[in-house]
Amino acid sequence: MRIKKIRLKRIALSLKTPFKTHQAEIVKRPAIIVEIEDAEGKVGYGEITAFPSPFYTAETTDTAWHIVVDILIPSIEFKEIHHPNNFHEQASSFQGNQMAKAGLEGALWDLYAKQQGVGLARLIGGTKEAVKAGAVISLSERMKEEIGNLLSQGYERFKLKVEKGKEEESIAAVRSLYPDLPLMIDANGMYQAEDLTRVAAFDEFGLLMIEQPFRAGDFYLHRTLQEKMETPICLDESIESYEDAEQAIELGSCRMMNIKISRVGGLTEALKIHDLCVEHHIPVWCGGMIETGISKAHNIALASLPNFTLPGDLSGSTRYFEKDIIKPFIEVDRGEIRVSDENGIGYEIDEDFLKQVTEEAYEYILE
Ligand code: OSB
Ligand code: MG
Repeated sequence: MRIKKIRLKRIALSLKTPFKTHQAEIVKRPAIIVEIEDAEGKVGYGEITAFPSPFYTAETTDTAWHIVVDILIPSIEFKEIHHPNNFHEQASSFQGNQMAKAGLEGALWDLYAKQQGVGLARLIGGTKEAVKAGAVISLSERMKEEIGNLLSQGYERFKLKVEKGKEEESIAAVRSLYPDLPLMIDANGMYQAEDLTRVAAFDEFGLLMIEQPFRAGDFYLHRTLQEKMETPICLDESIESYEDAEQAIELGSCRMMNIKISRVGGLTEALKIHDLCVEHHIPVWCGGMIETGISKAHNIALASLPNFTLPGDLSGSTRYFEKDIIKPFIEVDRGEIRVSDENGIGYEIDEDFLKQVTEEAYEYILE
């Protein structure tokens, strides 16, 4: 791919309103933007979506920076990379650190698509012209107002973050206003074995699915609950690799899957998981990470594949932030986001704004 330079930019964007879950309250969103430049000056963009604290996965912004700068960049043979898959293969000799790997691989995918003169969505087999938008509602006093507002923008699916002991109350509050709303909850692993019977009773709410009721790694409890429950279980944190997806399907631990590029270590792995789910008739959707337009653009490309049959956590540029680092902004129009037909991820970078929000930069030049 004739890679010449790799740049990392540590940025931070302020949220319009805090995003609150039972695990964390996010007020400011730091991220690492990855830029990979080739011999002709073409640049591919990726994003490392790890959070400052390891509340969701074990990585943090700092560990990801360390892994990329001190481990991946010095040990990867960039001259041997002819396709992003080659990076994926080389990086697999290091354990874990999916988000660090996914950010680098994302920049390579964007660059590769630009070198080929095609859009990333088409390159990976995406067929849709537009993807359906879905909203995530964090813990808030203004939940009903927020849903009303997002409904008027056409969002088609609503995912509530819930608090243990208060979930019936929140779901019932939404159901009383919107009996038929496509609604789901995300438990982010907060339940334990003792909660099984109570959670199984959530069947009465007619939820689209329940996301990650138990902790990652516990395929057994998820299977036990799925056997007792009509509502499909969807796994998020549990799926960090193709092999995790295989186990979950084989054991019957879920009937749906959330695919996040960053959580599974990049687009190559995400595509493998997608294909496995097609084979096993498991519907998938694309999860979000409260990310900038760069990561959102990668998500849109992924969600344009045919088996992404459910609306994901796909929102517009201004859902969480006043301003995005891409141009034009990602817009939700009548509940849909258009898949760009420009080359690569299909968006330009707002260099001035990116500069304004950059707190630290690093550059590596290959000989
Ligand atoms: O569990 O899906 C999750 C955000 C940060 C960390 C974990 C999760 C989330 C979301 C997606 O719910 C929020 C979004 O990007 O809209
Ligand atoms: Mg989740």
